[in-house]
Amino acid sequence: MQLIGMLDSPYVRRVAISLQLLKLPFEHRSLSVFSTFAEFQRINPVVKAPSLVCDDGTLLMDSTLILEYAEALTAPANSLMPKALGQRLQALQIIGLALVACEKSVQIVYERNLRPAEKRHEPWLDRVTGQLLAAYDLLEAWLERQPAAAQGIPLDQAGISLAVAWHFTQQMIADRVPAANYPRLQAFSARAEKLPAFLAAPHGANTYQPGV
Ligand SMILES: N[C@@H](CCC(=O)N[C@@H](CS)C(=O)NCC(=O)O)C(=O)O
Repeated sequence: MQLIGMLDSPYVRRVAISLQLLKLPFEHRSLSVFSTFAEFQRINPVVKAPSLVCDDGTLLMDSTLILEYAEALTAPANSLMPKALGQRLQALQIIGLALVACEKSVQIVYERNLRPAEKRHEPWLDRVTGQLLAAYDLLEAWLERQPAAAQGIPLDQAGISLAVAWHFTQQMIADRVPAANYPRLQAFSARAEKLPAFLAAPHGANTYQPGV
């Protein structure tokens, strides 16, 4: 399997971390959807990161769909999703909020980095920031209500997605989401970033290195 996309994408990173924890070996190609657009396009004509080239050549995209396939590949031996319905429902809720946090953070990054300053639309940025803060407010409140989850090692998919989303936001747009306002998320992320699967797939341009 080949995972295509840079680890500065929270979507690519959640897949890279999850594949390791599911014990599914993969090769990583750190291609950018921007600076290496043409090369990416030769692998995936619609240029979305992450893309997964499966062993039979099938191309998958969208982190959640890739993870659904990864879970099916490794079942029943390994899973990052709780089996009990109540816990699963909660995990899905948290993953949904984490994915909104990723999406809104990415929208702000694109607005800042891709759009010329004179065309930037502040009301749109404010709207997206409000949605982003609402997602993190709910996630912080969830960690407060769930002290066991806040300690959450080993991580399930909810914990991975939450930790990756927070780290991405802090790396890219910390001015919009002051860490001091979210002490539980900050502590949760700091613990997660020390785990081997996170260290082997650090945010940024590096290629995933197994066993780091
Ligand atoms: N819902 C998708 C979102 C993926 C996504 O938006 N990836 C960005 C990189 S962070 C991308 O491919 N951007 C290029 C584009 O959309 O043209 C997922 O979970 O994988």
